[in-house]
Amino acid sequence: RIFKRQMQCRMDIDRLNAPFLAIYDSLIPTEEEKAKQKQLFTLLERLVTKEWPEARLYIYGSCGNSFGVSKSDIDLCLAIDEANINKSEFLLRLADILQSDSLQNVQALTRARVPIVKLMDPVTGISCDICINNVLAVINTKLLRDYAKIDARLRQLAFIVKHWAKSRGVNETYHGTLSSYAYVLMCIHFLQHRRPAILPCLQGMQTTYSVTVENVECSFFDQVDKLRDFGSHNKEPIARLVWGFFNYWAYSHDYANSVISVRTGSLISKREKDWTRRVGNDRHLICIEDPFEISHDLGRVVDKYSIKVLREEFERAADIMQYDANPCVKLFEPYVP
Ligand code: 3AT
Ligand code: MG
Repeated sequence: RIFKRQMQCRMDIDRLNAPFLAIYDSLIPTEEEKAKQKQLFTLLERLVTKEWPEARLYIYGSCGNSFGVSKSDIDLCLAIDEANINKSEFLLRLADILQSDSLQNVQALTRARVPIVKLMDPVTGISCDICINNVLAVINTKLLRDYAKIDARLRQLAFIVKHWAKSRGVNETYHGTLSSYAYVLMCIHFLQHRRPAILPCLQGMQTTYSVTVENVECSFFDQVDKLRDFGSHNKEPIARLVWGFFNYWAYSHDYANSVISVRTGSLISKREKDWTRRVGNDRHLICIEDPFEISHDLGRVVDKYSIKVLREEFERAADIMQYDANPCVKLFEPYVP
């Protein structure tokens, strides 16, 4: 009888595949939008290299890692090899140069935690942030993009999780909840752990790509075209993965002792990382290891209030997936305080 009930549950959840995929389709940027992003990037690249021929402009974040929903801002990193540049002066100069072209609302935010130039392109309507020498973010962008090429279900799951997090107000690091980057790592980790696994651990495989940035060696297997069949032994469709993801973070994850680590493809212990107590502002109430800056816990922004909010949201989502008649609507209902 239990087996029959399990089969019934599975069929019930499988009716949600089509609506989840429809939500995913509605979130992906159109080719037209991607062409406009490319157009703006090309313009900026031309302006920058005219002034600093040795500089390079890179896309990072959601427009580069393939986890960007429609209407995302573009995150750009200007890499310039001048050891002693004064970032503030440099950004003011950059803002000046861009301002005098056709761009609008160019602003240098030199006092921000990550100093940037912000701008809006009136032709395409796209906004864009440019930072300086944040090369590790360019590399982690490549890692995420490479993971996304292995199995289509990663992108589907991450889009749905990001959409849920934005709707529910739990994608705001300045309010103590998690960044989009952290949510994507949670999705990768989750798919590395399905049985059979849907994703491999690229950093645990033979190195085919390696760079050293800010004394951090970043190496992993990046010939992902060879891994297209990796997840094919696991046939779980999207609805079951969404259900499993929320269930894991609501009821299975060991918040007191475990760190999720995409780098090792496994869970590691908080003790091993010495993340058992609060040091300065770093609390470790939900632990997500950065794949390259391994002393960084992406959960460090979470405090004793926001951890409660987060966990209640995971439980709400898991319960909706389990019991609600219409999860594809209820899951994304905006949070009203
Ligand atoms: P949105 O679609 O804009 O919400 P995103 O993928 O652009 O998502 P974020 O805005 O969270 O993600 O961050 C932009 C990029 O900056 C993503 C990642 O390459 C890098 N990044 C963000 N947070 C960290 C961090 N704590 N450590 C290292 N890199 C980070
Ligand atoms: Mg972004």
